[in-house]
Amino acid sequence: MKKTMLIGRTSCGKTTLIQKLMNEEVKYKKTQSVIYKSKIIDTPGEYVENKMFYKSLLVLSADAKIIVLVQSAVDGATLFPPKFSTMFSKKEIIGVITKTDLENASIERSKRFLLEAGATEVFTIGFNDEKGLEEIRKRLQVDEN
Ligand SMILES: Nc1nc2c(ncn2[C@@H]2O[C@H](COP(=O)(O)OP(=O)(O)O)[C@@H](O)[C@H]2O)c(=O)[nH]1
Ligand SMILES: [Mg+2]
Repeated sequence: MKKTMLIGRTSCGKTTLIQKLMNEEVKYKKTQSVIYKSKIIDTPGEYVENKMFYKSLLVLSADAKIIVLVQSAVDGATLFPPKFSTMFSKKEIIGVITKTDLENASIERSKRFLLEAGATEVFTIGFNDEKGLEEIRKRLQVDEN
């Protein structure tokens, strides 16, 4: 798997996505600190919610090849500023839209946020969305070394 870092606001679904990618039992636990899981760096939502922490994101990203910007489909706003991606140089920046299963989900709106932030590709995931999960696994090369 390619070294991957996930960034997104609190509760947007980062940890759940990681649990799915790793075929772990999905259970809720608030991410209080940066968590390293073999090839994945899970970051606390606070790191993107407060510009003061942008520096920490930058330092952490040194280790990653791919940066995943995570946006919930039910979130009417985004914390990613336009061209957020330019903060990271020489990284692959992709977007993942979560919670597409929920009633008030808007994939279109979320996609716009992610593209404006500088994601070059956008994937989607929801509960019981095996197809979406498989596409993300492929992109991150989860099953390869
Ligand atoms: N309906 C739905 N709920 C989700 C999805 N992904 C995450 N959640 C829920 O959103 C909440 C926060 O998820 P979590 O992964 O902890 O968010 P994080 O703070 O970004 O790590 C939990 O209650 C999850 O069960 C999804 O695709 N669909
Ligand atoms: Mg978390």
